[in-house]
Amino acid sequence: MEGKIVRIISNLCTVEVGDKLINCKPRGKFYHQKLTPLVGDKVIIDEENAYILDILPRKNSLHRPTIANVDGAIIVTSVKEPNLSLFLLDKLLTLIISNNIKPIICFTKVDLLNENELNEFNKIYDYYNRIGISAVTNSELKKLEELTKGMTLVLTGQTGAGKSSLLNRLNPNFNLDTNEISKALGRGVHTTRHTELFKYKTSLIADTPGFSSLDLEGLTKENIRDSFIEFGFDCKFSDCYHKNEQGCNVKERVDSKDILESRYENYLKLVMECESSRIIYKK
Ligand SMILES: Nc1nc2c(ncn2[C@@H]2O[C@H](COP(=O)(O)OP(=O)(O)O)[C@@H](O)[C@H]2O)c(=O)[nH]1
Ligand SMILES: [Mg+2]
Ligand SMILES: [Zn+2]
Repeated sequence: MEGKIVRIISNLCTVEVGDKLINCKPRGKFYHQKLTPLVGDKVIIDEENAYILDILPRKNSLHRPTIANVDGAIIVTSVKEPNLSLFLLDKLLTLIISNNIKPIICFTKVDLLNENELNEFNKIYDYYNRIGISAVTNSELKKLEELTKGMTLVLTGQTGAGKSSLLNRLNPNFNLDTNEISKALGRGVHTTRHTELFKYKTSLIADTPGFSSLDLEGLTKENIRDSFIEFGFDCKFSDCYHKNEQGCNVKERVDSKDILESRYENYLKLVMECESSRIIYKK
């Protein structure tokens, strides 16, 4: 029988099989194979004896939170308080796309914008959707539900962006503190908790945030370039860095405002960070 691990507390794995939750223990052979079951793992279980017999090959696995087989990441991005940071957004997009995970941007606090700011925001919102990166606001939950059907998801975004508020609206069972005191105590509070996948319609969402902007390990210049997917539409070369290469149209498209200026600037900044750092990035 096949299922998915949705919670692990010490050695006890809760496996979701259809509508049922079954508590199982991993077989001893995993210990000898140095294979640790992770939340998100697809597993074969022996229901009668409550054992996990096999762990199916993983599509990917993340750390902090430790979770396997992530399909999508919702980037919770506030447009005010804290102010919109397109650099952080583009950086997170790079990380997520490079890990072969589908990004979904969820903008929050649009209600705090004045008319002028709203006009500017709408251009940004439309831009990401136009280039094929799905963006919604936190009042478009139906759309979010459509975009994330059947997926295993993590949430990411700045402190105060509205992650816990969003999770609580998606599934009241999350029952997470918003604006909680734990924030004042820092990450430690979160890291001591176990990760759990919660049901949201047809999807599963991790209750601890994934992908901090610090998790840049393993990114290459190529990863960064390839995650700015729209530049590829305007450049006929497959190995171009879109700087001053002859015949590359990307800079022209920035000047004509077909490419968002912030996207190009953030791209250059990320490539520079990558070139100048030996520690964070893999060369
Ligand atoms: N005005 C407004 N406030 C919001 C919105 N979303 C969240 N907040 C508030 O922003 C604060 C931080 O939200 P929280 O969910 O704790 O952020 P987290 O740190 O990302 O989990 C709380 O006071 C929320 O009530 C929104 O869409 N509009
Ligand atoms: Mg929170
Ligand atoms: Zn180019």
